[in-house]
Amino acid sequence: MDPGTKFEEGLEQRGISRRQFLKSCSVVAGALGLGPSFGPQVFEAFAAETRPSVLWLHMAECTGCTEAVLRTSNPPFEQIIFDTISLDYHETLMAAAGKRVEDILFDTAKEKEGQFFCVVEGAIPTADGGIYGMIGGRTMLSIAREVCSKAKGIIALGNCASYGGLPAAWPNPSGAMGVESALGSRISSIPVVNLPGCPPNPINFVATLADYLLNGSLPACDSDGRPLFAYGRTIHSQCPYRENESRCLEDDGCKGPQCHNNCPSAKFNDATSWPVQAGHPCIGCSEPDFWDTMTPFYRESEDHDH
Ligand code: FSX
Ligand code: F3S
Repeated sequence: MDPGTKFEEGLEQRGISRRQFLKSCSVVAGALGLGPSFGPQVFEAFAAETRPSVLWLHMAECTGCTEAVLRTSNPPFEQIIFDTISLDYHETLMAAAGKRVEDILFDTAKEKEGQFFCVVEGAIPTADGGIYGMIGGRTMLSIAREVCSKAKGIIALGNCASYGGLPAAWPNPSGAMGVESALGSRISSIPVVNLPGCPPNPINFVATLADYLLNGSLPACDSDGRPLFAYGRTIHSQCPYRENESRCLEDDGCKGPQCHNNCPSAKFNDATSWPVQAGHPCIGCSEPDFWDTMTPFYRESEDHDH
């Protein structure tokens, strides 16, 4: 059967119309900076037969990153996991648990060495041999070493996996680090894409995937490993309220001028809103070490009664 037809059957089974999905693909194309007219190409890329294998690891984190991605409706995440990628391991989504499932992880990594993508959520505790983060009797550090070193590409999803996030906040007793820092030379020949945010915006995950499916390579990144299509500009430079004195939150401690992400255009929850639109200062959640460098998150402004 033509892969496109099979994909469309999948859409139908999930009650998603072709038109609806195409509209989502235009949003993804827009996030990639290709322009909405590239929607049909993104559609074709998602519908193609080659379904890249994905092993998804959970480390030290709050699982907010998976929660965010599960709510992706541009396009709907269930369509992506069933018909675009082959999601071979994901602890939160799998019904099964225990030794047999752990075997699947390590066996798949071995069998598909150099052919799968590893998505990592959460920081990796490294102090004292990694004993502060254990899963099934093994350290997260040794699991990540074994699986990530066999991947063809790594996507560090969220600030924790990218740079350590909350688990790495001072005084960081567990020695938590982002994937690249924790694994160092073991993964130096493997491309790593950081998608920070706490949580990250799911559209940036889906757009990274679309970029790979369209071009066969992971997107161009800045010096902190973040895709330029999403993190190339500061929040402040795109903020619609920056010229509006009564709405600008800079005096309240907004970190928009220091923080890079596309929140003002991509927004969250089906593009409903984003922190500053909701009246909250940006806390800089997409920058390295943001808990240490961006706190205090709030500044009491002199002309407000609190
Ligand atoms: Fe960190 Fe993600 Fe913040 Fe939470 O998995 S980026 S604490 S939203 O969940 O890792
Ligand atoms: Fe994070 Fe700031 Fe966006 S706090 S969600 S980068 S507006």
